[in-house]
Amino acid sequence: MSIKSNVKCVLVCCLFPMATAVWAGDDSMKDIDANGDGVISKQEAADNKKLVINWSTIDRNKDDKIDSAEFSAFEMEEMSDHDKDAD
Ligand SMILES: [Ca+2]
Ligand SMILES: [Ca+2]
Repeated sequence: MSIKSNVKCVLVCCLFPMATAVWAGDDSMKDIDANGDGVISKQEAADNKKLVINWSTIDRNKDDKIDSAEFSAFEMEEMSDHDKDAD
């Protein structure tokens, strides 16, 4: 039994929902994916400034679509950016 790892778990468990809540203030993939085919096309992203600006970064395989893996990778980067700004 390690107290350290318990503390780490508590921190992760508390902080992750908070970070998710920060992103939830923006559009979720479900909201952006207007035709519900599971990927975001450039047309669907057009209304979302953040996606337009970061498109080339988010679309890692350059197929001009953002799939859920690419979207959540971007979410994670957003979260760590928020973290950096916070302290
Ligand atoms: Ca779509
Ligand atoms: Ca892609």
